[in-house]
Amino acid sequence: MILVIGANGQLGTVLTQALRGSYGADKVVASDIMKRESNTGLFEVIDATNFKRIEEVVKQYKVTEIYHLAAILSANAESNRIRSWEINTKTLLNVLEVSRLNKVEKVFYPSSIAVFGKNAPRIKTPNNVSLNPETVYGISKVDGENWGQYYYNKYDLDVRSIRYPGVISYQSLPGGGTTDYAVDIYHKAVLNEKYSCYLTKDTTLPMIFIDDVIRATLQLMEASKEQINIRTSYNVSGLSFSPEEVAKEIRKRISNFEIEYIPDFRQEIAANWPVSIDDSCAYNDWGWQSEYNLSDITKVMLSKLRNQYKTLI
Ligand code: VAH
Repeated sequence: MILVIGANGQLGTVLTQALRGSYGADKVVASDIMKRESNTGLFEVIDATNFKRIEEVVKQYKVTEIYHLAAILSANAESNRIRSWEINTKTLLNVLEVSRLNKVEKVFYPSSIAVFGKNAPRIKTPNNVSLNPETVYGISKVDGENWGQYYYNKYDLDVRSIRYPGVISYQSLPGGGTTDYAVDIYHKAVLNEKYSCYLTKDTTLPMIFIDDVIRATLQLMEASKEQINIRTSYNVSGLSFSPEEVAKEIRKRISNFEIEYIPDFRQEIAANWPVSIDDSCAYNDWGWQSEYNLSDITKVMLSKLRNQYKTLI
């Protein structure tokens, strides 16, 4: 039985559906801090800062695999650092301890390219490089990677992790990340509204489309234990682009789309992140390869969001 913690987030929304599609709806229990009307199937309310509540659900459903997706993302974490640190670190430690004590076989932990700082080369950032992040979120993700490796080395708990780039998806609005612009811009485009971008036009960041995210995650979790040579976290890359490049791609389909650039505090966060990622370790160890380019992503995003807004109007 699989437990998804943080199932109502940008990743969790889609990953829960994908896991149910792959393994059966009766094999996946979703959870989040509160239940939404949209939550269907097996669902439990879990505040992941509560060790006993996680353990109660793990025992009740005889959980063998946990996907721990609950976290406060980079931009929001800067405005509430102590609470964000607690949520991002305490929840993972709870999951690792519950897993150790209750014979959970596998744990998935999402890390982020936010773990990289000024010590890392910004072009084709390698997997194994000194990590000195400059955000609360990035520091908490480095902490999480090391805890995952600790529980593997000390207790043989099969913790696996991916450093996601900025995730682009149409199924839900992202919440509080620095890369959220890459989702918001498509919403504005289909609503025929001008987009005000909080990054400068040439700020190139690593991004990944949600379909690539799901495929990478399932591919990693289904790989044999022997294939996993990195127990902190794997770099995974989709593509890299700047706000100006995605605006240009949108204009190929919506010719009158307008954008303005009004950088805010998120520009400083983005300026310390990689421009592009070397994901050769993921390719060599478990066969990862991205499949979506900017043209594909733009086509799908505009089409899906047009349909969504049509049903709302
Ligand atoms: C954020 N979307 O912007 C997340 C992600 C690489 C960025 O971790 O905080």
